[in-house]
Amino acid sequence: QTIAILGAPLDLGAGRRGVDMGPSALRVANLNAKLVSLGYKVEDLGNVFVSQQESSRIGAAHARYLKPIAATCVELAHKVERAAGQGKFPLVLGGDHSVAVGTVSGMAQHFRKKKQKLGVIWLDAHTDMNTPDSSPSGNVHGMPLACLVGYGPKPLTHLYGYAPKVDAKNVVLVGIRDVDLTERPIVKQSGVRVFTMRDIDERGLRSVMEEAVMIASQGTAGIHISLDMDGVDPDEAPGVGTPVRGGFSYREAHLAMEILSDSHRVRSMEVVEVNPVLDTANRTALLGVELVMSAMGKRIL
Ligand code: DIR
Ligand code: MN
Ligand code: MN
Ligand code: MN
Repeated sequence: QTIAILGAPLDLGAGRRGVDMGPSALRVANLNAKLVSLGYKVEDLGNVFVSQQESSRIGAAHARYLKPIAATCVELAHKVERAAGQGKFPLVLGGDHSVAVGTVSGMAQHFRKKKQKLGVIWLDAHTDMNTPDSSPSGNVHGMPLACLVGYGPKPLTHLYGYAPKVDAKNVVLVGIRDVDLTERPIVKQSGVRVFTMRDIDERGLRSVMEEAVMIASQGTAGIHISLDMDGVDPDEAPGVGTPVRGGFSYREAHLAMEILSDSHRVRSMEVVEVNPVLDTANRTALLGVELVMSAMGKRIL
């Protein structure tokens, strides 16, 4: 199969600068050649356009840089949709997590044309379900999942003219340990399934991931993996803008990807929030590449 790589060097949705270098850091960590070594054909489609922060309008304080973020997501969605339509596996490199609005919208539209649905597994320390009204920061990277299940600013919820892009009953969050007080009612009301770090501690990652795959597969044609590198413990992934202690261990992160790969349900993936400015010697990007390899079928034996 062919993997279509798309960089989305977006830092307008994050509170700290530097995630725009994420796609470059992942490529420098040898992503493309490693995927080729797994037997894939790899087409790097380059980066989508992102307007420079210095020359962008912030706009409303409760959804900073909404307009330029939406413009990037539209371009990304169309490129993801086209790649999927050509039978390729879209792999998106972030950028802050706002890029998920583009990736997931593109995949959802691809399936919608065939009257099929998409499931989403979102690995993150955060639930990313703020709206402009609930968000304490005004940073759009704390809002993309809410947008995809239909809550939020219209330029993000209604890409392609309809909402929601995914049915909340096919959305699973894994690794959660930091949810804003004002965000909690939205998470609960939405109907998405949340597996917190406590669930992983109590049940074990294997049981949680198997249930996650079942939920995301129920009535869908495939699953999208949205991997926020801050889901991994900051000891392993220090190069992220909003680190939270107590995340996936190195082995848990790999096991999650291996179980997803075994499911044969994954149709697209994104790796987001790699911030080289905050990293040590590109560790977080190197780990991101390792995790992509596990998700794409790398095996120990
Ligand atoms: C916080 C942080 N909940 C916010 N969110 C992050 O700004 O809305 N998501 N960092 O990845
Ligand atoms: Mn996130
Ligand atoms: Mn996060
Ligand atoms: Mn984030």
